[in-house]
Amino acid sequence: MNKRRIFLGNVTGAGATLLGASLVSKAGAATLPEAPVHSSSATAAPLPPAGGRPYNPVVTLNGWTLPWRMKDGVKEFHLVAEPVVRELAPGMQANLWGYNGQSPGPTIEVVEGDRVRIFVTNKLPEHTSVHWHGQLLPSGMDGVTGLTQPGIPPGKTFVYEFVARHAGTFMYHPHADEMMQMAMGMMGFWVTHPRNPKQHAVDRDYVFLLSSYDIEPGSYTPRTNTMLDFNLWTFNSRVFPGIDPMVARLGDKVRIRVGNLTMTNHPIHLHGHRFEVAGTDGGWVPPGARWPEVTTDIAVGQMRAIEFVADNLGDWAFHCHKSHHTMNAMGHDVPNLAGVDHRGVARKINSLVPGYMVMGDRGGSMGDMRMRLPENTLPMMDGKGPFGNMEMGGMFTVLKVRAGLGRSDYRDPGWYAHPKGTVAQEWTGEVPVAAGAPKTAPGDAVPAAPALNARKPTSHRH
Ligand SMILES: [Cu+2]
Repeated sequence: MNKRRIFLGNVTGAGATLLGASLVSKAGAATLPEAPVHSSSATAAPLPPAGGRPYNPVVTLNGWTLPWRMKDGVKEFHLVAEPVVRELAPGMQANLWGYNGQSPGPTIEVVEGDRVRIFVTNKLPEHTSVHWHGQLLPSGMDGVTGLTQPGIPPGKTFVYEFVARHAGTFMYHPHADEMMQMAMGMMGFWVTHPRNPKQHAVDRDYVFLLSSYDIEPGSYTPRTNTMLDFNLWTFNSRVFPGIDPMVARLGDKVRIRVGNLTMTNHPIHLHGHRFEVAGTDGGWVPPGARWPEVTTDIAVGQMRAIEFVADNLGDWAFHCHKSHHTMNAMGHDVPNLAGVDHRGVARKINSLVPGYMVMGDRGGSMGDMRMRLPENTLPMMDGKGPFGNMEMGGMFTVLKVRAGLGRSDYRDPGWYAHPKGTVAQEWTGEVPVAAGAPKTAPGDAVPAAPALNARKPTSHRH
C-alpha cells in the first residue's frame, strides 16, 4: 500500500496519475479492473446496469458497452488503447487503432452524480491521452497532452477520476497526436444517464460516432495525413452494407445520438418521420426550444440526440445527405460521361485492357456494374434490397419499423412486407409525348453535341 502511494504521488504531479507496468502486473493487479475485449463488430445487446443507480441502457450501433465494477462507491472502467483490426463491412478489414479490441472503443454509460475512475493502458507505439469531450471536470482530468497532463507513454497506465456532473451525450478521444490517432479510429461514445430514469426516457436509444478513413483500394491501413479527401465514411467504423439496421416497434419513442469526429459536417437525414433535436453535447434542449426536422447537420466535434415516435411502418433510409458520403472506396476522380455513347470505345479498350469499364454513360446505375476489385476493397455502391441493388455505401443504414416486436427485440426483422397497392410501380398506360420533344427510344444515348458546342467561346452571342 505504501509503495502504491509513493508511486501514485510522484510521477506526474498533474491530475492524471501514472502507474508503472510492474505495479500493474504484481501488486497493482488487484487494484486494476479487468479490461474486457470485444472481437465482434456486430451490434451488442444493451448492457443493463449491474448495480448502482438504475438507468435505461443504450444500444451502440455495431458496437458494445464497457462493463464496469463498483469499488468503494466508485465506478471503475479499464480502457486499453491498442492497434485493432476492424471489419468495415464483410469483405474489407482495416488496421485501425482503438480501445479494447475495437474501433470505436466501447460505449461508457454512467449516471449523473456517479464518481467515475477510468484506467487507461497504452499499448500503442506512441504516447496518447483521453479527453472526455463535454464533461464538466477538474482541469487536470481533461486529457490534453502537454496542457493538463504528460502523454501516457507506451506500456504505461494512467488513471482519470471525476464526477459525471450532468446528464447527456458525450464522447472520448485522444488529445495527443490527434491527426494520426483520430484518423486511425481512436474514439468512443459516452452517455451520462439522468439521475431519475423516468426523465428523458425512451423505448430505444441508439448511439454511434461518425468517422472517416482514407484507405487506398487494395490496402489495409488508413493514410493519416489526408485532410479532406477521405474515401470511407462510417457509422462507428462501419460502412453500408455492413451497418446493422436500427429496429423499432411501431409506436416506440426512439432516440438516436450521433457524434461527429470526421473532418467535415454531415447532414443526417431520416425518411418517413419527423424528429426533434432533443440534445447536444452541451446537454438537453428544453422542450420548448426543440424544433421539427427531417435532416440535422452535425458539425465537426458536435453531438446531436434526435427523438421521434416510430409511427410509420416500413423500411426507412437513414443516411448522410452528402451523396459522396454514401459511397465506398473507389476512385472518385472519374469524368462524368452521362450522355456520351462510347460502347464502341469500351469494346476497343477492352481488347487492350481486359476488365476496363466505362462509367455512367447511361447516367448512373454504377451499383449494377461489376468489375474485379482490388483485394480488401468494397464496391462503391452496394447493398442488396428486396427490389435490387440499393446503390449505397458509406454512411447509410435502414430504420425498420414493425408492429408486434418484443420490447427488447433488436434482431433484424427482414425486409418490410408492403401492403398491396402501396409500392410505386410501372405505369403501363399510354405516355403522351409533348409537341416538339425529340423522338428517342428507351435506352438511346442523349445527344451530347449541342451542350458541347455551347461551351465554345466563339459561339457566345451577347
Ligand atoms: Cu456526410
